[in-house]
Amino acid sequence: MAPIGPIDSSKTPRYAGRDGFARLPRLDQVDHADIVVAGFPFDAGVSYRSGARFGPNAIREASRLLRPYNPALDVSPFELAQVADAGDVGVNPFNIGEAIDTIEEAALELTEDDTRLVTFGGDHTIALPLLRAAAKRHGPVALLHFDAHLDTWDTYFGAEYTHGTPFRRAFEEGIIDTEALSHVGTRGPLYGKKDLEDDRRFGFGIVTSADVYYQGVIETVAKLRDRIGDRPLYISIDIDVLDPAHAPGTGTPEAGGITSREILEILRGFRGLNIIGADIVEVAPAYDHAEITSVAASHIAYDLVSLLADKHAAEAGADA
Ligand SMILES: [Mn+2]
Repeated sequence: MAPIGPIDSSKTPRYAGRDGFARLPRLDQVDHADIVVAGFPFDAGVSYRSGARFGPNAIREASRLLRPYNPALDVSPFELAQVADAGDVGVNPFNIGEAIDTIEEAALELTEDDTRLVTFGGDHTIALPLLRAAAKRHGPVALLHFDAHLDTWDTYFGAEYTHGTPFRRAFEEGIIDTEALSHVGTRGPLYGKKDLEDDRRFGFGIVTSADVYYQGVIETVAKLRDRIGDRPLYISIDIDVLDPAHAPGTGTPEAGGITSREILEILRGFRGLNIIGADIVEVAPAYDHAEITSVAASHIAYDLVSLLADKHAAEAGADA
């Protein structure tokens, strides 16, 4: 049976109706899904401006403008795989520990039958339970972390589980593959040099925002691919990796970021890699203007789904 695709925008205008991501069907409207998107509207882990709990629906709203053919990758992702929107998972806004458990359980449920999951945050705290679920399915995973910040700090105000600490916790829990961890796009002031020393000790390599500028997209992709190889790969994208000019709608902006064109081109360079899941976090629409940030996030999600659908089709073809 052919996958159920998006609503036809020549019949129902893009701005009408209540639709899932990219106007795709809801998960309960399809028999099975190869790829699901889901929202985790949780932002009780932020250290500065809150509001990422409204991220998932802002990304969906912006995604109405996506079209079914991706010329950059020459794929029609919604024909290659059944993609569906699982909606948002309600998580406790007052109890971070319970929220983390809920997210891990939901991620495990959504990835039954080898379904690939792309999640919308929410703040970056959610990456920890998503990585826990990924590691339960695949073992310790390679991690590509796009962010202005390292997010390997230890605690804030004594709190261990925040949006600035998920990757230190993931290292401590042994759920990420320390041979293949990379930050991309980091920049801005730190608390001290020790931040970088700790980060290196956990196994992270760093391609800073300036590195992307000086070496360009092609060399950046080649280096990262080399480090990742054929390992199961999780991609975590904090939208603040983009310059505030490209993503003003986020909680902790830093000047000097990469552009939306650069991140899309870097992601497209990962075609064929064994991507097993991804998240896009920290979209806070209250600080957004003219949907700049949520449009960027929706296009990033589209390219991630395209890569997953391309891989799905290649594997289905190999099995046939
Ligand atoms: Mn982050």
